[in-house]
Amino acid sequence: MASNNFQPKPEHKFTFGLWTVGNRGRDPFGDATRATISPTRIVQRLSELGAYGVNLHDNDLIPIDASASERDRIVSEFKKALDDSGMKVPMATTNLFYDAVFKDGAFTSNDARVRLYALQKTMRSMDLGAELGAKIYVFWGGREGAEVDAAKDAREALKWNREALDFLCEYSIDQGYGYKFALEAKPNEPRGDIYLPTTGAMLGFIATLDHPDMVGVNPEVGHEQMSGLNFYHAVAQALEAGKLFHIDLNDQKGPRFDQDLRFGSESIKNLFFLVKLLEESGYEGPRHFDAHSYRSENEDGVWVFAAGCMRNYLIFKEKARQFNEDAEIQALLKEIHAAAPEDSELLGRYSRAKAEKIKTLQLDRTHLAAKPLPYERLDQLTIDLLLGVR
Ligand code: GLT
Ligand code: MN
Ligand code: MN
Repeated sequence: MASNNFQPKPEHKFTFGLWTVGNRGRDPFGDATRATISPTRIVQRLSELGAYGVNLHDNDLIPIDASASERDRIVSEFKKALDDSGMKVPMATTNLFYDAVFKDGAFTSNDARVRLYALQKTMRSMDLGAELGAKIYVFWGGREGAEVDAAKDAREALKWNREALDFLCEYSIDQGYGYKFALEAKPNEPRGDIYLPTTGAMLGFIATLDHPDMVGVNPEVGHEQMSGLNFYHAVAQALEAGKLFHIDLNDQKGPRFDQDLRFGSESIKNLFFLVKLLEESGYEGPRHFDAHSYRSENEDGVWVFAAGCMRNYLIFKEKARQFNEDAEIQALLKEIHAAAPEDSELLGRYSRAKAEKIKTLQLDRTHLAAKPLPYERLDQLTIDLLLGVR
């Protein structure tokens, strides 16, 4: 324990969006509180802190109205910063929400020309991501929603969304980009309601696409919590379905507006189980922080924030190791999961013989219900461990 200084290293695969550490503290009620940090400086500082890479929207790097020559100059400077530091760009995405053209959605706009513009912008942004080496492409449809349901048939919106994703899967295949698409859900904000509001809804939608194998999810801690859901459960479902292609780590104070707080600053128990799950599941993708520093901070505070996200992840990882090695906790778990071999054999895949056997089993309901389950003790041991008194 004393030898663990929680130092992040590239092998931990920690990444940040340019928009996260680059966030200037704006909110709907107030303007920026800190200066812009250039993308090349972000790359350099994050690399010094031990991160693996950065992710970006097209317009985090290239202004929406840049000329072709400006674009090329910016990209080559950025690539040089990546080369100098050894930082990677594992994921790219499109900004389909900031510009006024997307006021009523991008892929789900009622206006077919806006839908075409969204496809054009995404294909160009996929070209940029591929040029930077990205293999994961995120879709966060922040404007794909509605306030006025009279204006748009929600089935039609789903159909347009599906058409766009099917088209873009084909584009990736046609160009040989090898992208995996990761769909990110959010229940609301900036729209009154966003279509496909949870990771579970995204998983259902993916099964209806032309290339379901290419498409998975990018769950975000705060977005599931905004819906009042258990993030650990959402990620478990995605993992179990083989669909966790990316993850947005941050934190949130309950179901309110999207807060994007420092990872591990609030939901300690839930995020402990999340990190334990990620580490034990064989998930090999980036551990991406989609969070930003408090508005109170200047640039120094931003780097304290970034270091804190990674540090908290590594602390949870160490706590998971302790949990697995704690004799008392493990003995309790053994007791809880104990089962007679003949009972286990009867569970699982159906057979007529099994069904007949189960129907005749002597199962004493009252006796079964009387079995004590020491969950209070187990949970208190977990709390003791997390609070550092074990
Ligand atoms: C935006 C949003 C995030 C998404 C980003 C990807 S953009 O900051 O709040 O949750 O992951 O588009
Ligand atoms: Mn996100
Ligand atoms: Mn968010």
